[in-house]
Amino acid sequence: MKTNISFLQLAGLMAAVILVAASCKPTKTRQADDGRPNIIFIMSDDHAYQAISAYMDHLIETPNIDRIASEGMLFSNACVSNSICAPSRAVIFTGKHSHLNGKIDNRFPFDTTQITFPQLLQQAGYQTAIFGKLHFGNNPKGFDQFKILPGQGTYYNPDFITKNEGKIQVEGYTTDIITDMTLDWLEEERDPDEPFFLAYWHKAPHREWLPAERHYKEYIHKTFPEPATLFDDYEGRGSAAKEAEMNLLTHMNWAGDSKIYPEVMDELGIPETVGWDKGAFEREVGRQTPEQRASWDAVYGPMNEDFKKRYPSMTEKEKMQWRYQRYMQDYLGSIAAVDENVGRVLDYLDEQGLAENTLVVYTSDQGFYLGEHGWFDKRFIYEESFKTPLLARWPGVIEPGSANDQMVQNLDFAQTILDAAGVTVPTDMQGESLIPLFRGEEEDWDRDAVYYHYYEYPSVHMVKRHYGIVTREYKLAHFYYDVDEWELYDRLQDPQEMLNVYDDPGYADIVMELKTKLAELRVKYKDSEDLDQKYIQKYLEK
Ligand code: SGN
Ligand code: CA
Repeated sequence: MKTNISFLQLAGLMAAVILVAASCKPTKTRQADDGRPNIIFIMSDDHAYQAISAYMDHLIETPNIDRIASEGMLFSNACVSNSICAPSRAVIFTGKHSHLNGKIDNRFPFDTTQITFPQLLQQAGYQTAIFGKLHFGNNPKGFDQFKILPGQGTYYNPDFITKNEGKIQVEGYTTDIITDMTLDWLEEERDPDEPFFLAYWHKAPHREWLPAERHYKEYIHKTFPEPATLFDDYEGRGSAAKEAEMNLLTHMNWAGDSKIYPEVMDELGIPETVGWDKGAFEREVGRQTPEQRASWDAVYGPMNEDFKKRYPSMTEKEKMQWRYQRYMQDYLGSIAAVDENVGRVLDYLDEQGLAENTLVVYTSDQGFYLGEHGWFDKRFIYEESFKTPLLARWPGVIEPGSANDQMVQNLDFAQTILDAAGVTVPTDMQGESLIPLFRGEEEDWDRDAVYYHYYEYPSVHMVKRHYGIVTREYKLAHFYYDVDEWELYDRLQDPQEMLNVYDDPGYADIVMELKTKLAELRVKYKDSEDLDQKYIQKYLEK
């Protein structure tokens, strides 16, 4: 039993009183009778920890997300095992690394014959629902209710694939709509007598970063501090960093990302960054209703006019700086709505007396570059994309305002949630339950290294295939397929990871030790050269 008994008893008594008072009409204020906790798993898409003020507040204040940490626990060393959307979600659902669950990249659909933790929760009597972005290429099993965005989804007037109504389109802003659906389900569909598992999974702040009107109006006028490595020239690293196509100046779309109107690009003679630069703009901004578009133009129109005046005399450095600011205005503006809406859900839990018996987890499917190394996007084992935010609140179990710096991974979420629900964990899951860490029992935690493996190459952003091991002190990565390069970073001496010390004789012993450990981890997690080759073949055959 993991909950506060005296509270449960009290809640049960209150529920009984309310029931009598309401002439036996069930009300939503009742707790599940058996004391099993409710679980709300909040995930946003591409939300960098650098953009959560519980971690650092130089970019944005996120008071609602921060509440989860101030009333719960902030994990400062949480990471993913494969820094890309659908693969990360597949790791989360199955509790298995990508090479075993088979969802190595965004291209092939998820294999739904596998056992996922929501299915196990459902079998154990949990009510289950998911709203928002899943990105599996098929519908999820194990959910009583789902309303998911097709593929990446859109910011304005999004389509949803729903369990009961087929495909629907809803007018409005996606972050608000996903929250409305979540609150509707809690209020109208949920059976108050049974515990629930709810996946509340935002599309924001994924590219193309379109904020809601109430936020773009404000954020377009903001200026943000530049990261120290914005003008990184990738010296001191291998070919992977040099060849990646994630640079703000050279790889970001002018229309799709920076919101320069296609006709303004033509007027200024700016070519498309990629073939779908203008198409991405049309796909997103083109979905707006005439009213939404008029509001958009009232704010982005003057920005375009201003850009037209500046552009002809801008240096390359100034262009980079301009693009960084534009990027941050829209990326952070999109997060402002996520934070507000997380506040709506937390308030609902408070108002309904549900907060006490609900585990709330906030995370992202991976981290993201906010101009560090001159980049946007993710994929790399390097710090900003490898790390992911993780905040958890569970009254009576997690000490409010606590912090944890153990190396935990998205691989651990399935087992953690099953453990919280008192459901037996399948023996082939590969993570660890975080519940001992929630309880502050760090002595039971003996992981000192995590394993990482990224596959999607050659593909958008051109980040080479690599696998590696990360300890608190070091990061060793092997880039393969069209190269055979090793990189070692001293995380304590060089937190920005600017210098590959793999060939430095001073680190020769560390390299040997880490290579041995990495080989052990590959065996432990059942990854191998054969599997690397198998996935390369599969990729080439498609
Ligand atoms: C799209 C994006 C990429 C992004 C991938 C994967 N381009 O292709 O920038 O890396 O999704 O993102 S876009 O302009 O078409 O949006 S993920 O979150 O699904 O992994
Ligand atoms: Ca993502």
